[in-house]
Amino acid sequence: MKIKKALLIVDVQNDFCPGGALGVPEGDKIVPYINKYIKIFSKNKLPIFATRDWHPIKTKHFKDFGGVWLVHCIQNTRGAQFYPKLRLPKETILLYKGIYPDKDGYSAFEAENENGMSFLSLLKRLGVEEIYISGLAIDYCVKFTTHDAIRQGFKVKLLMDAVKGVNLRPNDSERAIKEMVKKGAKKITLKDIGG
Ligand code: VGL
Ligand code: ZN
Repeated sequence: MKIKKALLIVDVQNDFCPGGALGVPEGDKIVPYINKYIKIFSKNKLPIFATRDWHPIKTKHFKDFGGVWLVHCIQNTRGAQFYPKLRLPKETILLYKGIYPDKDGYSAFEAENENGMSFLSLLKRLGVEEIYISGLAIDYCVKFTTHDAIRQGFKVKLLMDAVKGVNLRPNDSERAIKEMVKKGAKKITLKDIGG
């Protein structure tokens, strides 16, 4: 039996793209690839999830309140909007993360939809068994999401042409990829799925 797949797009937002508050170098370069994955998943009628980092003004995530990050992705601001070249179909399931002032909320498994339903409960309701993970940043939200997905029993494909890292320390991305693969994530590119 074929196992049911879903596509996850993590935090492809203005503030994580070049010119944004926490711009990931070349973060915008993955967008054309993500758009191709979207087409494949749409054509096959498979679910597509997209998270947005969606912070309140005051959160322990930010430097001013004890965290490590400059202010970014404040709810309902331009920086928190999806990067304009990202082509999300209307059936995309939208998730909000980092919404609680006392948590970083790096993982998509800490995200919820507009009705407060968790990513996990939505995946279960749809019968998803394998998650194809793309987005920003590979050394933070993608990494935490992948670890949680594996812990929860999902298979994970890491879309190597559709992820990029912040690299606060050099090689953070490389290290993150190694960790994810060690835990069981499989690296693939568009070519592997005929794209
Ligand atoms: C992220 C840093 C701060 C991410 C979110 O989406 O990877 N990184 N907030
Ligand atoms: Zn954040």
